Amino acid sequence: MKHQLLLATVLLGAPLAHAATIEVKMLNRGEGGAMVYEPDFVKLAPGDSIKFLATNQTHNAASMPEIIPAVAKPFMGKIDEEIAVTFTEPGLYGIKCLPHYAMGMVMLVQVGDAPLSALQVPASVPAKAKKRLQDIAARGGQQ
Ligand SMILES: [Cu+2]
Repeated sequence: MKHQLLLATVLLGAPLAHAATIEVKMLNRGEGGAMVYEPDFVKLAPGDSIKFLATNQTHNAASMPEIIPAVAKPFMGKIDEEIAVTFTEPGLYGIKCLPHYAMGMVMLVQVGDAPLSALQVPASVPAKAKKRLQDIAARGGQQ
């Protein structure tokens, strides 16, 4: 009986132990220029999370309806809200800051093995945001 309890504890604990949380700063200015997420690219395994830090004020993090796996749940943080988002569905996710979307404040999240070459940025996305997303994909996610 004692052994069975121990085994159950270990099995339940296993997924939590392996899930990672990556911190992303929301900044007025970073190495990538003005109005940036830092880092602006994150690669995750399904079940990993990102915590968006309100390092500077007047930013938020929201999923882009144009770039999200069809089965994934959209999210929208409030301005200055630090949110932790768990990404369970494999695929590519575009993240945007609503006040600075037109200034190109976006980032890309790759979950699982979804190829960056599959990124499709529709014409409805503002030019600076589109360019930043395409630049991230072109450099293969490297800084
Ligand atoms: Cu912003």
